[in-house]
Order: sequence, then structure tokens, then C-alpha cells
Amino acid sequence: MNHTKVMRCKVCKGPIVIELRQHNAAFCAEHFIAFCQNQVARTIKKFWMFGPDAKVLVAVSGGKDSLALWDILIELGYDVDGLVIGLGIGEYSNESTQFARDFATRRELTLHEYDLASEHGFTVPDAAKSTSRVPCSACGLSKRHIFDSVAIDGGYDVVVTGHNLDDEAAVLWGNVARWQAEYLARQHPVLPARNGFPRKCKPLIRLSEREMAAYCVLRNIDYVVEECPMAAGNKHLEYKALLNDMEVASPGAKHHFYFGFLDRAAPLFADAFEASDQTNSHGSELPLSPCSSCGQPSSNEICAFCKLVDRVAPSAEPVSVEISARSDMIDR
Ligand code: Q46
Ligand code: ZN
Ligand code: ZN
Repeated sequence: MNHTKVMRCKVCKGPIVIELRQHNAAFCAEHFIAFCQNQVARTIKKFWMFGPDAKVLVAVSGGKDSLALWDILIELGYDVDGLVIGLGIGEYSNESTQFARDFATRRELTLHEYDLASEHGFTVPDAAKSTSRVPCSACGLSKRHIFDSVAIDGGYDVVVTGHNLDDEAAVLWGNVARWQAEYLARQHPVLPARNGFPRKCKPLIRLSEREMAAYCVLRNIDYVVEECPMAAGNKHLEYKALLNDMEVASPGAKHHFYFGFLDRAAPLFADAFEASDQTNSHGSELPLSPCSSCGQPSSNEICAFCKLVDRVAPSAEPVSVEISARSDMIDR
């Protein structure tokens, strides 16, 4: 006799589409979608991320997490526009941008587009080549700079990113492995606005990569499935694999690791936070004054991004990221 228990939806007892071992639960499509949306609503409330009237800018990559986040926030009733950056990473970037465009068009949402090559005369592969550093370093610097500028110029209250539980647990693992106190102090899902930089939040931290992929399938969200080709050698991919093994052995391990840190360990790094607060939220030392090239707050006369531009594409004209003046913005 087969005694295998047939799993039923935790809410309606109907047939399930997904089992979540870490929650000891299973859901039908309708209640799984509601579960994901509730998890985000709960996170926004618990961490005081933003209020119901906030003007929100979501950093869109064309991947599952950022598109799912945009969809969830719209479903929760928030006013959210998207920003996608053309990084010039070959076909991967073209496809990613197209998925973001299609998503926005179908839902009649506003998507800002910003192309690194046409605005600044270089791509992420160009920057990696001329700085001889890993591509993610120049890419991350460029993305932060552009998100900040567009958010401030566009009058957004907060920038949200699609970092999920797997991402945050992997970053935490890397920071713990090297006991990087200042990074640990800053590993919080909310970075307040200060020194002319916008508020930044990560509302997906309670949801895993697998849950976000399932959410996209169930909500008919098409997204770029391939990993960025320049991610090879990125340590966080190895940390994710390691944490996945832990999760198989002990369901809920990632959640306990990350939320245990936020609840119990993060306060212990408050001193490091205070010390790093003598620097701005992006790591440069105070006092800050406007970069003489782009106007963004910087501890140097020229900010790190403008230095990068100057190094990679010295002939490019400095471009002010005045949002209303950009011709490649798509408002839908
Ligand atoms: S896009 Fe850019 Fe990522 Fe590609 S180069 Fe690295 S940081 S991996 S999220
Ligand atoms: Zn159900
Ligand atoms: Zn600058």
C-alpha cells in the first residue's frame, strides 16, 4: 500500500504547483502568487522601506527578479517606474533590454532607458579591458552612478533592486568568510538617503531564486534566462552553489543564515557602521561636493564614475544625466 501523502495547497487544499520545504508548505498557483506578494508587502512594512505614496524606481535588468519585483509592486498598488541600462554586453544586453521593454509595453508602464555607449562612449567590456579589472567592478560602479542620477533627477523617493534571498545570503557568506566588518555593517536591505544619494531598498529578500522563477512562469513574465557572460569567475556564483547544498541538507538554511544575521549579528557591527558613516553610503569619504564633471556628490573633484569614463573613453563629452533632456527615454 502506498502511504505517500498527497500534498495540498496550504490555503485552499487544491492541487499544488510548488512545494516550499523551507516553509513546510505547498501552494496552488493563485495562492503561491499571493504568498510572494505578501512576502514583499511584509518586508516593506517590517523594514519601513517606503510608504504607499512613494514614487518608486525599480532597477530592471530584464532578468526574473527585477521583473517579478516590478510586477509585485504594481500588484500591491505602488507607483513604480523602471530603469534599464544598456551595458553593451553583446547579445545578452540587447535581449535583456528587449525583455524589459516588452514587460513595460504590455503593462503600459514607464520604462527609462539609458545606454552606456551612446551616453558615455563605452561598454562594460571596454571598461573591463582598459581597467584590467573584473567586468563586474566597472559595471557595478556605472550602474550605481546611473541609478543614483536618474533617481535624483527624476524626483524618485526610493530606488528598489531585485536582490533576492539567494543573492543576499551569498554576499553575506563572502563578507563573513573574510570578516569584512564595514561591509557587514552595511549589509542591510535599506540604505537611507543621504549626502545627495537616494534611498535604496531590497524588497525581495524573503524570496528565493526558485520562487522568483516560479512566480514569473505563473504570471506569464518572459525574462532573460541566460546568465551574464561576464559573470564567469564571480565568487558569488560559487557561494550560491555552496548555499544551495546547505539548503538541500537543511531546508531553511539560507533564510536562517541571512535573517539570523539581520536580527542578531548586524547590531554587533553598529560601530563599524558608524565609522563607515563618516563615509557616504557608497564608500567615499566625507566631505562631499559636486563632481566637477557630472555634479553627483563626490569626495574628490571628479567622481569615480567620471574618472572611469575619462579613462575608458577620454574623447567622450561629459554628459549631464538630466533626465528630462534624454532622448532615449521611453515613457509609456
Ligand atoms: S551585469 Fe554587470 Fe552583473 Fe554582468 S558584468 Fe557583472 S555586474 S554579472 S549583475
Ligand atoms: Zn490554493
Ligand atoms: Zn562625476
